[in-house]
Amino acid sequence: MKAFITGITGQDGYYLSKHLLESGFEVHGTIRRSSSFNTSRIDGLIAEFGKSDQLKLYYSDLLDSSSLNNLINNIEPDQIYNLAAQSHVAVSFKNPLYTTQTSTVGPLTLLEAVKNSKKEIKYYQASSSEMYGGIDSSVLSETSVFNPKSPYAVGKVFAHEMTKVYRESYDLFCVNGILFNHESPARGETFVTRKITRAVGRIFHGIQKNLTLGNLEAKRDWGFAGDYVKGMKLMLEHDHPDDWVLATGETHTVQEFVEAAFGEVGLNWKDHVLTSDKYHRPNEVEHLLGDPSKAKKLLKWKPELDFKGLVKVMVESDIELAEQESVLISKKLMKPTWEYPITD
Ligand code: NAP
Ligand code: G4F
Repeated sequence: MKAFITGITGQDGYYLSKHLLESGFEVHGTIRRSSSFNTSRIDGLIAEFGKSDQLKLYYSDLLDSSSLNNLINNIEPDQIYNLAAQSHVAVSFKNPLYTTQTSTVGPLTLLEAVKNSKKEIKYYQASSSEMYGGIDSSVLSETSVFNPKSPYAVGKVFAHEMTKVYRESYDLFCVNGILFNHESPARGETFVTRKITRAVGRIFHGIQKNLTLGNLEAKRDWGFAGDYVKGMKLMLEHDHPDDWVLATGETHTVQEFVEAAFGEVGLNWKDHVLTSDKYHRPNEVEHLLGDPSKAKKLLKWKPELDFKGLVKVMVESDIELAEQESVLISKKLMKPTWEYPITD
């Protein structure tokens, strides 16, 4: 089996490609040309699977339709996972055109390639719980109404609906995975959970003092990315294409995550956490809680790691990382920074 993955260098790209490679898949992934290396998450996989060509990487971009078409024509994958996106909601308010261009033109290019291919290709679209807008405390399922509140979410609704249009119009195996927030030690450092656990690790080792956050009241249904990518594969293995919610069915405030993370190392979060309007969004998604019963029943999928377990794994990993940083700082190979200069 051959899988083609956009966004392979991201959090989910890492966990999904690892899962597929270990299941015997040949994995083809797109990376972006950048002036510095951007493959750190998958370097271990490149070392393990690159030599035998079980893992192959290509330069491309969601806005470069011709390279995506050429790659799909040449590779002839059995499956496409479209994970690539400008995935930061706050940044989408600052870069709305870029964010929505990538999340509309990119998926449409891929869906056209699937439609025009002589081979039957199964397509996975990374849809998001952000599409719901979180306007009240209801439990959200595949049939809940969308109320997008950011340029990011509007772009995701477009891709979601277009995936359905291609599925229904051309009888293609195109699925939407409506994933609620999922995190891990490989989570980008500007998403709130990782921003918190990075700070906890650094504060614990005395190389950071404070952590400044925005809205502590927002609620999210947080799961573990390693569990969620397994659901993506199951969706493409199901007997028919559909839309699927993956979530834990539990929601927590940002403050609860903060308390749990500082609690892991015996610190009182109130001694370190500040808040600033700088991290508030023009429009906030206040409450997200998903109902994964359809995926549980029909895909036999279930999240393995719970909230406490997730916080623990992330804090432990970031304590180790901060320990390495503190050694570099003590040898004057790295300078201490009290807070990262660019965060969101
Ligand atoms: P991520 O860590 O931010 O990774 C995004 C990936 O997309 C990276 O590989 C990035 O490349 C790539 N990318 C960004 N812009 C691109 C472009 N113009 N062309 C090609 N590649 C581009 O995101 P993630 O957490 O793994 O999420 C994966 C997907 O699921 C995203 O579409 C996200 O919107 C969606 N999603 C995520 C969650 C969640 O909680 N994690 C929930 C629901 C949906 P670089 O490494 O070069 O930046
Ligand atoms: O961690 P976040 O930035 O994730 P957000 O906005 O929920 O989006 C993530 O999950 C979506 C699925 O629902 C994905 F589609 C999307 O790609 C991304 O992976 O923020 C979570 C909450 C927000 O309410 C935010 O306002 O945390 C709040 N928050 C409070 N202080 C903060 C901060 N968020 C960030 N990033 N940084 C802060 O300092």
